[in-house]
Amino acid sequence: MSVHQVTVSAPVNIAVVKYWGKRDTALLLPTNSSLSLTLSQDDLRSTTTVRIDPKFEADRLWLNGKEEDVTSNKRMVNVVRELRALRKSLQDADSALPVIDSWRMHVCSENNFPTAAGLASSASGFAALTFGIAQALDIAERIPRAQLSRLARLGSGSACRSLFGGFVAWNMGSAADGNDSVAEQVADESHWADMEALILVASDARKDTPSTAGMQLTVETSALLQSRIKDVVPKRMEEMRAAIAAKDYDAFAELTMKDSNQFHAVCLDTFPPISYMNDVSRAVVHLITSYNALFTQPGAAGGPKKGYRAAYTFDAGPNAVLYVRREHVAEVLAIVNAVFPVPTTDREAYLGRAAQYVG
Ligand code: 2P0
Repeated sequence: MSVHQVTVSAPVNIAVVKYWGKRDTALLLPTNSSLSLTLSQDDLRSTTTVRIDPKFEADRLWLNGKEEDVTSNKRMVNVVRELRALRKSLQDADSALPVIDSWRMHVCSENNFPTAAGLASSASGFAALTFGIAQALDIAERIPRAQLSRLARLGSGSACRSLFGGFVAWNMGSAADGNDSVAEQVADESHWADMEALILVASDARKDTPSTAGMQLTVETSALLQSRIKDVVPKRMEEMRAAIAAKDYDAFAELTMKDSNQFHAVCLDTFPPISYMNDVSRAVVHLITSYNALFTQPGAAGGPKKGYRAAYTFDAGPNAVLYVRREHVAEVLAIVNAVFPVPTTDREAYLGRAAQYVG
């Protein structure tokens, strides 16, 4: 046997019940469960090539074409250490697996979209990295996908959800070692086939407050977060699972928008406050709210309104993701492009592709 080399891609995921807060910062264990949709592999994705070679003298890592000091990237070190330990235990149990403990690896990873602009680059990045290294070590098909998601979580919490397609829950778990804090597929990508995601890029700049630092400040200072964790998310997870199972768009849309609103409220309740949305983001909320108001009617008592056409959600940045059913995509795009026309300068030309149809 000579070298092992693989290239894999992982798509981004965009949460509809948001992860924000860790109860264990070393193991990346969350303060609440979360639920997301993994977008199509054809659109926003990270691609990672891993080569494991007896001739290599050291582990090396290139991110978006630039070499990084692999030893200073603690999360990467943790993921690689765990994957190698797993390979060793499988190797010890199966003599058909060659001993490659001393082989070093080179890893190249790139995103086809702006890094750290609140478009879930760390989710797809660590998902691709974990899956790529697991493939190169020949262990990816020998262990349950949930276990791989646990390892991706050590790189970035939200990455555990990108190990699955479709609708994915990250169950927070209760074990101190994090063994049960893993992702699970709630429904596959064919379940709700007319659900589309539109990404509205308001800015491709790097965010001011990285998620990791921001969420810890929230855990330390926000009383609202405590109420969210205890009183809101457990019920919302159940309601979201039910909405997805029944393909109930009204319930899905209302829960998605409420959860985005509460996540950003919790950010503002942090001290000093964190503000990820900007004036363009707020204009998108206003536009979608006005648009939905043209069609919605009261629903059953205590239930969602009926007739939603679009649901917005914002992550740790100003860019909006709209979840829209296919029959309304053309209309929503036309409205968005009319209200936010294509700008003329070069830099904004990128933003001019504002409404991307990423299905
Ligand atoms: C989410 N976000 O559920 C939420 C919504 C941002 C807003 O997961 O520290 O990059 O690496 O675990 O996963 C962003 O947090 O943070 C995130 P770490 P991560 O998608």
